[in-house]
Amino acid sequence: MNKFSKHHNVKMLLTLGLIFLLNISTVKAQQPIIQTKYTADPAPMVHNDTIFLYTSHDEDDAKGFKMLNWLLYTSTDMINWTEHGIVASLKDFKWAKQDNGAWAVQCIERDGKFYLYCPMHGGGIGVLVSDSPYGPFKDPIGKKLINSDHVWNDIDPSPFIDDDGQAYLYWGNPDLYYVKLNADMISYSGEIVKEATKPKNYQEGPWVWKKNNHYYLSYASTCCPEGIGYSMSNSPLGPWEYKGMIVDASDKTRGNHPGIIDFKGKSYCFGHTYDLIKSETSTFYERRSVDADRIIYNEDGTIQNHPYFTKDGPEQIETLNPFSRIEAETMAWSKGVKTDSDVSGVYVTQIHNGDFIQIRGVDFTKSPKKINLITASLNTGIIEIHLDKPDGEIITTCQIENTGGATSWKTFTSKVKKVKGVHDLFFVFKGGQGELFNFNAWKFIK
Ligand code: FUB
Repeated sequence: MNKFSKHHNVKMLLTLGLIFLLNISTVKAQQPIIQTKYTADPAPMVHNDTIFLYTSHDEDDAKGFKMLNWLLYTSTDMINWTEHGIVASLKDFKWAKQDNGAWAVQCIERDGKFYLYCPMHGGGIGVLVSDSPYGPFKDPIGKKLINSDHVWNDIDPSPFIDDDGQAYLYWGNPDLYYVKLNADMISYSGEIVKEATKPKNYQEGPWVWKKNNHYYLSYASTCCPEGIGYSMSNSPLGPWEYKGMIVDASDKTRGNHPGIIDFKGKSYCFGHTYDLIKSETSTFYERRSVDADRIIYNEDGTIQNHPYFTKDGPEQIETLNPFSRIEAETMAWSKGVKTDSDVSGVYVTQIHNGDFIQIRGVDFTKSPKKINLITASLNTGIIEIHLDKPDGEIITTCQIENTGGATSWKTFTSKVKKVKGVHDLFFVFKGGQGELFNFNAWKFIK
């Protein structure tokens, strides 16, 4: 081999390597990040290597606000989200009279316990506690935690624990209130304070955090529409100085609610939009959906602005291992399907001919021999798995037989063609009329 062709080959290999790397690093989410339910008021919490995303829940038939419970989703890669269903509901508060009003919650961990602060609009703020971020959550005090004389304003609680161990609870619309929580996180000391330096544009939805010795207060700003603005301070008690908008207010949305985290070395802002419902109907309904984007801090601690949530969302942080059991309700995108739950947990339902689930950035470190698919049905159908697009190469076609019951789960096994590298998977459902089957989990076998 002469010197030129050797150099040429090295260059070719480097280019191919770069193309491969770019393919992985540009795998992005699609927005909104959840499509199987209407979700609002995102409250992400990082625990170990996972994001626990608590959301409020706009019912499928909501016209105005119809909100009965709170949902939980998790992700380790910012792209594929697993639904865990209803994590708490109005019914968890025996004293609450509300049959609506499960507005914006937030969860925080302290000494191995998880505290979920829950507003019942017009009914005060309660607190639930659990030994696990997945629940079950229980009411430890059997009464309102915040029981003020401005109960209509007592929404959107946001807990924060400072480095010295002092915990605070912030909340309120149209004013910002706070109180010092005791170390037990289920009681407080001192008076409820109405923040005197209510920052510019403050509407509701406070979210407090600390980074590099700066205290941040983000909130739904301007009305209406609401965007996401923020202020900074050198104390958790203010005074707060308005710094600008993280996400501008836009005609495309109405309300908003920030949720801001650092995760695996990057920072993210969550909010919500009406983009999903708008893609389905031109009638206005209070049915929102959670979006997320990466945010960048400047050297002075200020945050760079986004005009709106991006169409593609954040990049995937790490690939997904297809050789461990993956719940069917883990997905980056879906068309047509919904989720439900039974004793086995959450599963994908309302599957019709032509519907699909997309899982992004799946890493076949080794070519699998077969796949196990756990389904249940009173009908039959087919699951095709396509690579990289809904009509991409088919690596398996699995016939799903009638299992005798909508939750009579059975494992179906299907041979898989050779596949290596990182791919998006499209589980495309085929069959006759009506609902085909329910889908619980899958796992590739080496
Ligand atoms: O989702 C109900 C209410 O709308 C929330 O509590 C507010 O933050 C706004 O998003």
